[in-house]
Amino acid sequence: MVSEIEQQQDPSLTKVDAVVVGAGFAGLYMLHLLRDKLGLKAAVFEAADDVGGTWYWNRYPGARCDIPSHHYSYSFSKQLQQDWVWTEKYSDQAEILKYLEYVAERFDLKRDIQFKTQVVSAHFDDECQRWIVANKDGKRYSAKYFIPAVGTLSSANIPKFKGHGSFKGDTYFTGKWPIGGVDFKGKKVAIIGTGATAIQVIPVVAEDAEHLTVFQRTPNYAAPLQNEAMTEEEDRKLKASYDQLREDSWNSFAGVPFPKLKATALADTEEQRKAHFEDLWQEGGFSLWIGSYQDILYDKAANETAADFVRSKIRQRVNDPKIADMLCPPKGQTYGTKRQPCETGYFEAYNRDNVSLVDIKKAPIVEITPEGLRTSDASYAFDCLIYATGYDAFTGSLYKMDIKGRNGMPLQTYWSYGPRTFLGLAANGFPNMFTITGPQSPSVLFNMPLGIEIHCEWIADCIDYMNSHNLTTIEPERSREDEWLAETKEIADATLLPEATSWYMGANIPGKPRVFMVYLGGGKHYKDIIDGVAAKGYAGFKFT
Ligand code: NA7
Repeated sequence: MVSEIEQQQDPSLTKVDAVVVGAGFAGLYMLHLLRDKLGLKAAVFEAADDVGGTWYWNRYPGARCDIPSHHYSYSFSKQLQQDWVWTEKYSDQAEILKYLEYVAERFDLKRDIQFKTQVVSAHFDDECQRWIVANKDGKRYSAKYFIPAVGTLSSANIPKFKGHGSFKGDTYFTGKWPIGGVDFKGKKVAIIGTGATAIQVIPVVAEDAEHLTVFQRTPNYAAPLQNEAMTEEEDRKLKASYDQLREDSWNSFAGVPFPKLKATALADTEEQRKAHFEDLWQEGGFSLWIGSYQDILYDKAANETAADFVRSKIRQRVNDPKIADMLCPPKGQTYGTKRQPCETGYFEAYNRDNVSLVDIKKAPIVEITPEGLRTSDASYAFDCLIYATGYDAFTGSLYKMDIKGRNGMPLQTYWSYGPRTFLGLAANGFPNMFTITGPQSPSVLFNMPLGIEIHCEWIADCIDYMNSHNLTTIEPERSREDEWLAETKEIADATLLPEATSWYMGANIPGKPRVFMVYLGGGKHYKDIIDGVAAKGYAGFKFT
């Protein structure tokens, strides 16, 4: 606990036990554990004016979760699970945000969260062995523990096109959508990007806009979400079996069970394969991607069977064969090595008269103009421009905070060849700093709320261990980072995923090192590893 004497030593610093940055799923649960389980004084800083994190900012039309609602929620409180009512199989942004607001109220979390507060630096002070965290408002905090809970997809990627900023119409970013929404009625709208986000936006904006022009660089293998309203009966059934449902999730690869998963696509006949794919296509969400055949993410021939299946579906749904050709990922572009977007009426949007598709791989965007944009072969004019161009994933938000470890080492410099961590939780030279669902953990390839719980509970237990053993700092041995780096790489290299130009690889950001940033060993295996490390007195970590 923070002592009165410490507090009085430097009155310009507010002393707390822990600083947590972010009030999304991760920050809220971390605060709950630190304050209500461990009895510590934690300060949470959040740039937005309310809780929600990613779900606060991403209010774009069509924003929705691709993991079923009953899974995409906290499991730590059985009563909370029973009390909250999800109204759709896959919740939309507004409902998830309401849920997080409800959680914050129910556990009385807001009183320890400072909203509209941006962290501008977090430096480890070698002398006092504490983190000094400075906020934009000039206030400074001294904390024993520094816990960035900033989300993996929260720093927008805005391409630096020539003429950027010259557009005279309205510009929107999906990751920072205006509260209250945007009325596109009677407007000519353009959207850059056809990733998971754009695929949610396009069919909704197409309904309203006078005209929507989609600028596509790479077509995507999207599969239907198959969302529907949650019936009371289904809600009751799911809630009655919540213990089993969670148990199955903890024991699964991705934090959501996919019980129809088979080992190899090539062992089935073509008819069997098609029937299996069709069944999972109808089931929706990530079923085809994660729940069909294991080897589609390992073996190119197996992968091609799934790719062919999705292409055939796109052709069935798009009326104009030329547009269908443009929307079909070409042979050689592997299926599912980039995150599979889930869609609702995406392909049908291109059957509308008011939607057009422009191939910017063939004719790239040359510049943004006051009227719209110019590609290498035409100019386009519109009233509104939407950037759905993705995120500087995993590291973007961490680097924005100017984090410096021992001897003033910037995190960005330490990770200049790509992130290096032990267990995806901590880095050598950055004592008492823990990343939640950060690089080299199962992170975005595991059901986020459950992955967050795994990390928050591990971190809370570690802090409890340190405090009860009177330890000042903890950080991993560098050699253990090397081993974890090698293990993460080896597991990823056995799959087809590192070949894709995906944000998993940092390949969407010019100049970013290309390394696979997710631990692909599966959630169950990962949890066993980190629990094993804790059980052995945090083997691989050193203490002072
Ligand atoms: P993604 O999946 O990174 O998609 C971004 C899209 O923007 C994608 O179509 C990109 O084309 C396109 N893009 C990015 N930069 C450019 C430039 N410079 N020129 C043209 N087009 C560009 O981000 P999302 O937001 O859709 O999804 C991210 C995750 O958020 C999602 O998986 C969920 O987990 C939530 P490219 O494919 O690079 O050719």
